[in-house]
Amino acid sequence: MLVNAERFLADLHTLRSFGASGVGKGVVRPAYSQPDMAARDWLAQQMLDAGLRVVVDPMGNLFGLAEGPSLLLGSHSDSQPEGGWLDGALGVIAALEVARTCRAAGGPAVSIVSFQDEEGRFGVTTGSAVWSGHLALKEADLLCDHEGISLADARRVVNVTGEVDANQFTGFIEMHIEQGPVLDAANKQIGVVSDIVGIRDVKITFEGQQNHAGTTPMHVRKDAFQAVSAFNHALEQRFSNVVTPSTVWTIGHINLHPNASSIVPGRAVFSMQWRDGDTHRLEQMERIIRTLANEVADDRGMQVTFGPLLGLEPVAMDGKLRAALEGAAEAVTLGNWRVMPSGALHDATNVSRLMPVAMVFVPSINGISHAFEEDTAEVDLVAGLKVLEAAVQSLGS
Ligand code: HGY
Ligand code: MN
Ligand code: MN
Repeated sequence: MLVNAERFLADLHTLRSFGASGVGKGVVRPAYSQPDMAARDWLAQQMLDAGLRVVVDPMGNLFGLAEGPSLLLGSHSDSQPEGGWLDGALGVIAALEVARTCRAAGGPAVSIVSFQDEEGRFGVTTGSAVWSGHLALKEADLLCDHEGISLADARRVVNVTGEVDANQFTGFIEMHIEQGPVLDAANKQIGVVSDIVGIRDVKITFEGQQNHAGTTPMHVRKDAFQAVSAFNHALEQRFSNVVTPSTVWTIGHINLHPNASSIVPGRAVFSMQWRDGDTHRLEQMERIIRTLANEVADDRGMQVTFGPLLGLEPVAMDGKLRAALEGAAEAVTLGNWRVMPSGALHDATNVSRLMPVAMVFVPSINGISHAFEEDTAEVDLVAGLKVLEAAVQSLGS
């Protein structure tokens, strides 16, 4: 059995054409947008052509199913608001290439998935969170994006054809770009993932008093932006005895109301996200965040409110699937690989509730991702594909 590297690369470029944007090979293909839905229609046709049965579930997760028990491969095909061409797409197209090659060779049986809203327009890995039972659909439906559109409204564009029973799958392998600097800096071609970190994500609102920016003296202002600024400034020091060098936290989105040069902002809504491999540390950080936000609001005579806390726990990869990837990485790269944790979140975290999971990484040039500049050398993309193929073969035989 031999995967077709040219067909695989050509398919990756075709998928990129849906929402192609920005400099380099960037894409703008957020969940449920027109380019995302068009890309999913194209993917569904590729799955049919590969002899798979296509099912779209109520979240819009797209499955291409082999008959009988099968190994599930895949990732996601939605993007960040500004994303690269490989994040998620690589795992889906590699899955397609391995599935059709296996089918042509008479086995092993491989099914494919492209999960919906992995990039969290509405939550954190929303499509696989719902499919795996981590998040109830009726709770997910209440989640809103930064424009206030609910998931319930956004997913009306999905043509639902059924539900997919996870019991038919023997395991899940997700191939992905690393999205960080480790492999690139170490000149390694493949990373076999040991663990995926945990995450917490919450929207915080400071409510002050909207007022005139010329006439309102500084000492009487209740400026919501100044509250965010004070909170952010104090946070690093409050975290200092709790975090490790691999702990990360981000305020990535802020909505200031009414967002005008001559108005003291009355309301600020911002995203607060933190990630670590230790659940206890994630909880300590949550307590610090809530306490500090309350202190900042009290000091300024303002109100603070918290949205729903979203999160995923850290997970370890399955030993048997991981060993298959390690054996394949050794055979394909002749030792030029390493074991590493994942600092990015992945659908595999949710899927691990249902079946054994494992992940394989290829390098990200200069460690850049969630940006238009994201890229990986073709030779590394193909090496990753071959590792995936070899792992599937060894598990199937
Ligand atoms: O944010 C993440 O880690 C993932 O790419 N959604
Ligand atoms: Mn991804
Ligand atoms: Mn991503």
